[in-house]
Amino acid sequence: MPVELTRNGDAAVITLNRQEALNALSFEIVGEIGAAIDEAAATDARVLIVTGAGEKAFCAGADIKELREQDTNTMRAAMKRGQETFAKLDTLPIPSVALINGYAFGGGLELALACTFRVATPNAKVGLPEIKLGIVPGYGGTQRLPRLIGEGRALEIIMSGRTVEADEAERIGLVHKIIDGDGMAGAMEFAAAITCFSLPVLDYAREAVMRALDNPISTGLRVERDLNLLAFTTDDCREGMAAFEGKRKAVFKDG
Ligand code: CO8
Repeated sequence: MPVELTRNGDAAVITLNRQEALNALSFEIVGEIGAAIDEAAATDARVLIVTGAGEKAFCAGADIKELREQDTNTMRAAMKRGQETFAKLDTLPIPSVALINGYAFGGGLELALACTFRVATPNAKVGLPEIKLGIVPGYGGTQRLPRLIGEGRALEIIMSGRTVEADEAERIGLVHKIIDGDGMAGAMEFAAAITCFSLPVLDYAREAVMRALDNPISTGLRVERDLNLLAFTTDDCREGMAAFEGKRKAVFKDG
């Protein structure tokens, strides 16, 4: 199976497994990623980790050999499908972590950018090299990269098509952390520091931050108030405040 959905403790894990093509995204694989995200959403997993099989690549991007054969109409429809597939991660009720374990180029980096968080192994190399093929990123890269690292840096990376090494990616905020040692264990540890809190309240926090980037601040502040009031109605809020008062660790129940 080129896309595998497995379980590792609290985590649902999507693994792209097409190693002979460095886990490149055929249209079929994009469809399978969408199905795997939907399937993961229906489980009781507390986090989704997305990674690539093998030690060389997270994902080398869209399948260039397949792209070459397409006409404009097919490309238009495929881009829309790809964007909608990756956008499923925006509304997934659990956070997602891309474990970038090698090359993440083009659509591969765009998949990682759509995840809530990104961690990388030291051999990771990332970039949006589409310009070298005479196209621009089409699975969300032109929109998510500037939101993440700022317009100037995003323009330079997209318009030069250059490769960004792991240490630079961490320095500019493109990845949150470089994992030394076992990548999956590191990704799980990174996730555990977040998923120990209330899932619905984490979701409100993520939504508020995402809305900050799409709205004038007056609207964003309104959204923040509304979402915080929703958080305030949860049992987990009562538990968190009682635990503070009782000088004990809160036990959240995701409600
Ligand atoms: N598509 C198809 N096959 C690929 C891809 C790819 N993106 N990347 C690697 N492969 C294949 C190679 O062709 C090769 O296969 P074969 O052995 O049959 O020739 C195999 O994987 C191994 O690759 P290399 O021998 O090239 O491995 P290296 O370690 O020498 O190089 C690189 C690794 C640097 C990652 C190199 O393979 C490379 O540059 N790949 C292309 C990276 C790229 O340009 N990615 C962007 C693609 S475009 C894109 O993602 C657009 C997304 C939005 C479009 C929306 C359209 C609907």
